[in-house]
Amino acid sequence: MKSRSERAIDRLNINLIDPLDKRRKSFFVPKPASGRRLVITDIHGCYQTFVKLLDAVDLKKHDQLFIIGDMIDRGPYSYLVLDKIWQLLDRGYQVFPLRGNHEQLFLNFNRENARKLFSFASRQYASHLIDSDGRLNSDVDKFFGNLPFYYETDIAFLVHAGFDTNLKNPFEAWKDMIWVRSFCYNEKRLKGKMVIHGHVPTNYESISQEIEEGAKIINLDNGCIRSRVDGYGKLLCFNLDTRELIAQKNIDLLPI
Ligand SMILES: [Mn+2]
Repeated sequence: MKSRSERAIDRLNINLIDPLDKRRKSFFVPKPASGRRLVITDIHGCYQTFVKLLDAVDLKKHDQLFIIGDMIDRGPYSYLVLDKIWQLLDRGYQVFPLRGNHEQLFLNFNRENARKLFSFASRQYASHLIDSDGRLNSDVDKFFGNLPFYYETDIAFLVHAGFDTNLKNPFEAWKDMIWVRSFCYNEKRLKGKMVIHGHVPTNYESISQEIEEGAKIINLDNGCIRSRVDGYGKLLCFNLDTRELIAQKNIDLLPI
């Protein structure tokens, strides 16, 4: 029998099959017939905050939920965050997770050496993702390996970090999509669409200002794990169509 994560990967791949071209995985996600399009980023192991935000949003099966990378590390409950995402996919929710640099680092270290993997995982409060044989949990490994680097919709690109818009084809530069820390908007290369990303913790006021001003590039990472810094420490959910922002303050990290 397949595990929950394997069923989640199956669902993910079904969601990604372009009905017009069954040979390739399409990164284009059509607008849902009804329901909202919601985006969350940089959950970073903050499971309770994530669940509370989903409750506040009242996620329904006809909604699309994009989770745009760095689901794990730093916060205490990396595995629970992943398991929640698998559970949602398995129950038929339309979840579209993306790969962030933290998911990629785990894949890389797991292929390099066990000592590096373990020391990285420990530093990230995620050693529970490592099995007793010293390897990354195989469900987690398979899931990360199946994550795309970006999605495209009719109005926006969703990506963990951004795009190198100096390149002729920014959509093939995988590393930039998870590591870039700033980039310029390019109308032609980005087809006039918005770019929604995370990766660099940003002050809440700057984020809401970008949204209000109709900026083409919107960073949704409010540094959920920086729960003790003014202007930071919220997990955000952005509605792609109404541009509404719902914020949940971090409840995973106890005050000292
Ligand atoms: Mn990141």
